[in-house]
Amino acid sequence: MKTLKILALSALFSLAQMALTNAAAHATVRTDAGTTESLVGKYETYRLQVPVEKEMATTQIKMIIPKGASIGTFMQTPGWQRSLERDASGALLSVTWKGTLEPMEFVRFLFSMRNPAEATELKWSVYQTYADGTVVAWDDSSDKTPASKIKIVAALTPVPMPAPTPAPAPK
Ligand SMILES: [Cu+2]
Repeated sequence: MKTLKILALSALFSLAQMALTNAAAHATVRTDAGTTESLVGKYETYRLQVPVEKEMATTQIKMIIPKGASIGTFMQTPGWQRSLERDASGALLSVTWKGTLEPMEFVRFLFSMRNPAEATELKWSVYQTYADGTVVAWDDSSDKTPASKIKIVAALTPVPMPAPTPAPAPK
């Protein structure tokens, strides 16, 4: 009886953990194909995805551009105003989007860029401002607010092939 109770409790606990994992959506940068690695020197399209995780709207999203990343173009995102910050040499330092993202919504910003010429890891820090002025810093400043990483590699990690399906027995 006691064992059953413990089993039931641990099952409940796993379910609660799964729910938590799903809720932890975070602001993420991925390739347009949804992966976290891309090839050295390649022209790649990336997407920044930002969810609203509070009961109030997000009003501004700022993304710091990692060194070695050179963004060429942005996909149009209706409803959002984009502004760019550059250094003295004209290189992009950050992108800021202003708009309104309501609770239970997420937005994706796509951009195309050339990857660095050497293997490295790009860290994408994102600062998400809510309507009350609070900012969630997705920049590794806490365990709960990781910055997205993209690995720039000389060769992609092979995806394991699925086991072959046995042919149906002849009738
Ligand atoms: Cu999250």
